[in-house]
Amino acid sequence: MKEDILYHFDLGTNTHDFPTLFGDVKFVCVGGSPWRMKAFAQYITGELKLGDPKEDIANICAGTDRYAMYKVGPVLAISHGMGIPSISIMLHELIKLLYHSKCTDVTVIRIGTSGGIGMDPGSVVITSQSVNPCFKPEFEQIVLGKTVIRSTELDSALAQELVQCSQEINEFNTVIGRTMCTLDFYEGQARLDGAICSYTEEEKMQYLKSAYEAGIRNIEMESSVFAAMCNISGLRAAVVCVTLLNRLDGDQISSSHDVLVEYQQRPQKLVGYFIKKRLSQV
Ligand code: R2B
Ligand code: URA
Repeated sequence: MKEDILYHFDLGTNTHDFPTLFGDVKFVCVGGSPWRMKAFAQYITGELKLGDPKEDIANICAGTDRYAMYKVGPVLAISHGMGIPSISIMLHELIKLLYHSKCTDVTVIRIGTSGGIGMDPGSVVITSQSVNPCFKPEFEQIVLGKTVIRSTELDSALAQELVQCSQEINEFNTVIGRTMCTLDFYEGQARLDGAICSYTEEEKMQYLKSAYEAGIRNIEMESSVFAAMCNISGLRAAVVCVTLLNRLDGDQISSSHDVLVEYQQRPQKLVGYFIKKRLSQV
């Protein structure tokens, strides 16, 4: 291609000098909400002593409201919205951005929220393997009318390194476990409180308990395609999600705003510590 337009980032190879803008990126952190990713970028600014964390930071994708992107030294923070289609579009453009920028040795981490299974709220789950709602470590996509199945394994050495970081921080419970990725927040995650529900409470509990027995510790909505696309592209990747509730105790997220804000800072803190540690080893 003479020109590559990354439409949903509002960036293009003829209008932006990718190697100059992004060539030094070594860590990409992605998360659902644009506000949270801005807060993460500001937090990293303070942690890496690259400026005042309270100062405003420019959104590189200011020309579009699809995704928000912030760069702090070697760290790129990008929002991906909710669900597989939204993160998948972002990842296609991110992977091309890294390629055009000639980036090397990049680690990609999803920091997010999830519903825990048998976990105290506020626990952090580092994903060993993303599984589908039938508990299989597969991501299924229809390509040209045919079903293509892709692996959802994640880098186990990176997961271990992240758990080690959490032990060093020693502020919240962190485990490595399987993560179930669903297409929906309500029926897709066995909730009883959606607008539509086609099963009983007993059936719901049986399903969630069998998920726990299959090694699943949390449920979210992006990890499968994230793992599959990073795998295929040869990118080292991890998924670090805080659990906002224990789904064996209920469906509604009823903790106070302040408690939820603090929970959401936990993956940021863990990944911030990990990046600082990695950079100090260089
Ligand atoms: C976690 O939280 C969102 C749903 O509330 C979804 O993006 C996810 O994976
Ligand atoms: N995100 C999810 O996908 N599910 C939950 O229960 C909480 C956050």
